[in-house]
Amino acid sequence: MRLRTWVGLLTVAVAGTVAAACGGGDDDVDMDMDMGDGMVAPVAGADLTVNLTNWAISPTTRELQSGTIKVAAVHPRDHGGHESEGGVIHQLVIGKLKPGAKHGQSQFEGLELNLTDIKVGETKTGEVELEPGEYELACLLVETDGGKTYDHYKEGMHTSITVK
Ligand SMILES: [Cu+2]
Repeated sequence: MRLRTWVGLLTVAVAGTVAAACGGGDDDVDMDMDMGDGMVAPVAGADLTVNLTNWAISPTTRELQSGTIKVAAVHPRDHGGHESEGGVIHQLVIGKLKPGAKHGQSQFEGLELNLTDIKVGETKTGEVELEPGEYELACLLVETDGGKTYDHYKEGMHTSITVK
């Protein structure tokens, strides 16, 4: 029961508040509930929810209708390894792919949305107007953590979606 409440909170909350309230020490309920890899809980009210983890970008859907799209970028607490393993913050960029380009090649025609500085446990939202085409979702952060440098993009934080 309790877990369910927390899931609800997590899902609905535009997370700043929740994250702040929980701080570092949630002794009570483990917010690190393992939802399993690739399972993304959509954020209420968002047309596109994107989970940002080490090192993957997992959208709730890979096909969207063109027009105004409400985007929620979630950096869940439950993907482990935040100490000296990189991934302290993530970013979500939506860029239109150049014709014929694939994601992971940095072949953007233009950047449509950029949600930055998304800390562990946070959700950031934004709206973007997308015309039909192929788009890349990416995190372009290069981060130094524990003396090591992590290029999130090279680590695998890119994927694609289609707007119809
Ligand atoms: Cu990242």
